[in-house]
Amino acid sequence: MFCQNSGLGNAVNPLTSLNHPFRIPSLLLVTWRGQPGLPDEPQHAVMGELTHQLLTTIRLPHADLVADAAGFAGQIATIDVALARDPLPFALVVARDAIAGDAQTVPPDGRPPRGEVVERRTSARPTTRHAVLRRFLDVVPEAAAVIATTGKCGRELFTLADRPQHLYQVGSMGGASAMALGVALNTLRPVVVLDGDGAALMKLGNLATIGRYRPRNLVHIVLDNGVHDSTGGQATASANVDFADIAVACGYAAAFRCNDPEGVAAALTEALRRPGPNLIHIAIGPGSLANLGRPTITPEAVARRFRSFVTGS
Ligand SMILES: Cc1ncc(C[n+]2csc(CCOP(=O)(O)OP(=O)(O)O)c2C)c(N)n1
Repeated sequence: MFCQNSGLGNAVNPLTSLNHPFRIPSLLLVTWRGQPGLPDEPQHAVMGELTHQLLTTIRLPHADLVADAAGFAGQIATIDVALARDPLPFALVVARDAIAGDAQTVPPDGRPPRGEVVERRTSARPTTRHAVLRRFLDVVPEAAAVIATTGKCGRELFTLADRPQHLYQVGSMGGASAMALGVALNTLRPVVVLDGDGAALMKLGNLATIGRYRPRNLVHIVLDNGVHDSTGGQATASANVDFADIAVACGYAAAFRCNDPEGVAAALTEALRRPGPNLIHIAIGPGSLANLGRPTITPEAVARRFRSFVTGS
């Protein structure tokens, strides 16, 4: 992960609620804007003073990047050993001019052709998340990796069936689709992410990033109940949002609109057959399973089991 220290501020939630409990190591290169004593813009002043302290507070090992090639190679080797022992993010703070040049990446070749929106809504009565998840579990291939968003979605999935192909995110709201993108770019397996409308809206930019990388094996399912069901049912802004239109406008190959479990089953089968990324939007009602459990397996164990599943080991 390469960012300014302002980006570190943005990442505090996933670093603390995803990387820590799941014990996911990452190397962070964090540029040090607002370094005390150097002239910089006012918006960097506070974070510039706090960068190391913030890393300590969120319990991430960190060091200043050693700015010569041999020293840097030694530093990376040391970090490699540390991460193997304790799989957590390690942050290197990069002072001004420590690295020459810039980190621009190559933009994609033009805008992809606009994807297709497939209408699969029927006159069915409003359905529920667990009815959709039940049907999903019937049709999802054994080979697919499945990532469920935080809150009751993952809890319901776990309660209905706990499989090694599942990863139940906790915390890191909005991060499920980003994790699914990362997994999809590193496996030939189909990857399915079960998202919530609140979570998808919280990190709507993920759709643009998915559209930019266009993994053919990714299916993004948005379970849209119009509320933050997991935290008491506060309304989201989903009523004025068309997720299918947004997805194809962001570069998804296709987007399906459904409102019943059969529609999702059919859309998933079709989405897995054609090149992705594909989005399936399903309108559901609020509410969840009675006597809803929580995963009894720890996030760390879920992550290790999921990694073995994805890598086929
Ligand atoms: C950054 C962040 N903010 C808030 C929360 C608390 N939280 C957990 S689940 C949730 C609601 C998620 O809503 P949605 O994605 O629509 O799914 P639903 O609960 O409706 O299934 C909230 C607000 C969190 N985990 N992370």
